[in-house]
Amino acid sequence: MTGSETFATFGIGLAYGWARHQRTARGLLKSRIDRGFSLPYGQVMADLDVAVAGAGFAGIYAVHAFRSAGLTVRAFEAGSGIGGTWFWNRYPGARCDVESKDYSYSFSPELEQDWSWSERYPAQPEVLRYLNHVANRFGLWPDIQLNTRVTAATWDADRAEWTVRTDDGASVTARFFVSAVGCLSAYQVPSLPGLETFAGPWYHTSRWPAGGADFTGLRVGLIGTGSTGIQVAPEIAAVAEHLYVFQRTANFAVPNRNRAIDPAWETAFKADYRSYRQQAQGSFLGVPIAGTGRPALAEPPADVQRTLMDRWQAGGGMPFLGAYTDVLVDRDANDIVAEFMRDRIRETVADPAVAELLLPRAYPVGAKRLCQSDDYFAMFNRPNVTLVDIRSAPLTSVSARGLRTADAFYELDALVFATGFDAISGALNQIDVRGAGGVALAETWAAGPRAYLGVAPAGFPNMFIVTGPGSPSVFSNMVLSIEQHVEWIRDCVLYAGAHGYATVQAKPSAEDAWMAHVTEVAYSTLFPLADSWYVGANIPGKPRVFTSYLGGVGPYRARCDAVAAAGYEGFALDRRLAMSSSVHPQAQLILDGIAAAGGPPFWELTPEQARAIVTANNEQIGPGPDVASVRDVVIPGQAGGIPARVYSPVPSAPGVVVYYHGGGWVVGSVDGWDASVRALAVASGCDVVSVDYRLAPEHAFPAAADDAYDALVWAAGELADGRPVVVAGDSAGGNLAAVTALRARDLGGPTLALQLLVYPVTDCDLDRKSYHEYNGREFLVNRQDMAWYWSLYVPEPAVRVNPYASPLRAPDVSGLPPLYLVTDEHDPLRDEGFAYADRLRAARVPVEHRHYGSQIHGFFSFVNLLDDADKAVSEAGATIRAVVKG
Ligand code: N01
Repeated sequence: MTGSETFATFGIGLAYGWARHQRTARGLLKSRIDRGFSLPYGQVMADLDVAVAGAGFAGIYAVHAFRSAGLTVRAFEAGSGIGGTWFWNRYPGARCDVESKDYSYSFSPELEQDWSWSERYPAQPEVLRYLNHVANRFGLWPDIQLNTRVTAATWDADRAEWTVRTDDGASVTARFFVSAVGCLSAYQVPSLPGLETFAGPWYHTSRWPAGGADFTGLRVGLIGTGSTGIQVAPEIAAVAEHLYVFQRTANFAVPNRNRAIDPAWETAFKADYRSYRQQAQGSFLGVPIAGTGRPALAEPPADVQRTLMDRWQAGGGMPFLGAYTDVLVDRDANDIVAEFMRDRIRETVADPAVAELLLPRAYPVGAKRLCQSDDYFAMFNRPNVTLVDIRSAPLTSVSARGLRTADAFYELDALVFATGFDAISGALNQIDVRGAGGVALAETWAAGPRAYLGVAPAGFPNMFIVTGPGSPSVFSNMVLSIEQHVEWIRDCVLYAGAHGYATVQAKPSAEDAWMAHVTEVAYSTLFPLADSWYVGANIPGKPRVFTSYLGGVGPYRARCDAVAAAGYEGFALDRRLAMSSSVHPQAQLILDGIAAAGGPPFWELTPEQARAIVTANNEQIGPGPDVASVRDVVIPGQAGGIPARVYSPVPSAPGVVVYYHGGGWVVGSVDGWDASVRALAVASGCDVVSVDYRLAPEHAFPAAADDAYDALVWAAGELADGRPVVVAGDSAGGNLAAVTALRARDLGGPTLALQLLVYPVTDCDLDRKSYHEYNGREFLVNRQDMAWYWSLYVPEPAVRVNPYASPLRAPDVSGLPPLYLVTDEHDPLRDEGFAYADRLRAARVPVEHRHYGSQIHGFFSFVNLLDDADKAVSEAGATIRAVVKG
């Protein structure tokens, strides 16, 4: 008999037959395709491929990059214009401290050539003009939605998509959610008692009024002397009657030496822009800087002073700090540079007492972001500027007329806060992001933000963060880093699509290892020594964690590329919504054969009649492979002897698999599953105990679960004798395997090396999407069958939520053995399998998941008949083999 004859006869001669034959399957599957958009691989459920939060440098480029790759994308931006940080931070004096030739997109050589910057360090209005030029030039406006703040993003495991909600009450679904909210977006105003009583206007530099603020003739108080405060102060001092600078920590600043771009220089530079960009990509900071390549401590002191002075005169923070290799890792070398800078302050500030107060001593230079200014220190020589030391006499309160410190009161007409940001995590934490299992990102990040490669937080499938925690981000030329991240994310999305994967998510172990590396690198430097926003020290109560990657932009890029080249190493890619939506022809022959046999549906039969059909059908599978020995045993169970069969593929197998057959807790048997269990024994190389647990309705819940657990205890003790033990099962047997793993954990029972769950029943909820998709009569199992099985196994509906019946409902799934999950597409149980994988992943249980996109429920048992069954059994077996060998 040929293979296809076997399929054709399968089911035909059955006593009753499985009548599931309203030919609706293809229509149903097609409707899923019809709902689709422009996805290149038939993943068709969501409104968008990618929803992006934010339209600053990152969001703007994300729209361009994803769209150019053929994906549907929309960026949601809270501001009334694009630009992100460059939209909001429009305070006077706002200027970039990375040179314009570097702080610009490199993705388009044409853009590079046709845009001309006017200054070495561009001022905020020019950067904003540039970004609007980019949006115009590439026609990005239709895919950017302004005045719309993303308020929530929720992962839907059943649909494998995100629901993104916005403050206008709307929501959109997207297969991928990309955060481009930026590292410095959530601004912070210190909680000062009485601020609401202040009679004059007060501003935060990061929410500067679009029409500007006029300080002419006013007494102004400025709180904050970081990069922003140092930029805004001279601008205010130039017009105010008096400026009081309230300084908590004195800061280092190097000169900008800003200047207009010389057109001849520009032409010459642009001729070689491409190779310059390449150097930037491989560089440490994303800006090619010529350092000496030597440690300062190994250099004659006079030479060091000369080098520092040359770089001081040239201006710019990166070349200055990058002069020597040891400045950011050796305190003695750092002190040389710090003292050099303090000398420059002493030289500049006329009043020695003021100069003394301005000398930064609290942290190593560079360990807080190095400020840049040409006029900040000289400003203190103006008669209308007073420096107030709030380190020794802190701010205490605000009243209608001004600011009070511990030892004085300052009458003020206006207040300016340049008090910084809840950096790195603040803006994302303002969005209610919920990943697998409904877990909140803010909760996951309670001990500090984290993400694999700084781009993908574990537990948040299909979510990426541009320049997230764990990436070089704020320690680099942000624009270059943004481009690298967006392109990497785009490529990952495309890879997933091209390979039929619907979900991509970082493995917790990969995230852990990456963040450990980030920490290790950080603590080999002086950076963690400063109380900076880098470590969250500026936000009361924020955990002190250093989350930026200091290994360098070039090495980081190489690492990201290597991860991609290895098929996205460290990521779990799952086949979810199949590339091919049709049933595999071999499986279809089985379905056709069953349909042709006719007969009433299962749920109209008695259990005995249904068992007879299953027994007859399974005989069509034929014999499984030979094994070295097969013996029937009776396991001593608490409710009596439990029959079981032990298959030994070789005389001394390295491990033991305890296997629970499927059949809805009602119709299966050890005999009926003989072929596939033999195949698993051979594939895994392990002894397999196939357990003949008590069936319902004669023995209702928890009889089967009790037998399953007793069998494990026996197998782990009597049989395994120290060898690793795995639990496994398909369908209802998958349920018993999952429950047995839970019970073993709860009761301190045998340690399990793995749980192999094949399209398992994990929950009593029959309203998941896949139940409604597969409620017709054309497949082996449908929603009504499942309702029937449940009614026999756990007759009392209220009891079905017991975690030992519905393991998905276990209050805690942490500490369970690693999961190897097999699911198939055409199966009412599909989505609860995915949900279980998602929950375990969220609890940091290692999960490996194989989804068979064209297969049907029950396929794993149809060895001999289906190529996919042989493949699935052999893949699962190989995993067991690897696990038991350690
Ligand atoms: O914020 P910051 P920023 N009472 O956190 C003080 C980028 N940037 O907006 O140091 C009193 O650095 C705080 O004091 P202390 C750049 O990456 C770039 O200036 O915590 N004072 C500090 O002086 C930069 O690093 C550019 O003791 C309080 C200041 O407020 C990042 O943005 C320009 C206080 C905050 O300094 C953030 O810079 C601007 C309180 N309760 C910004 N809370 C360029 O490209 C805070 N402070 C040039």
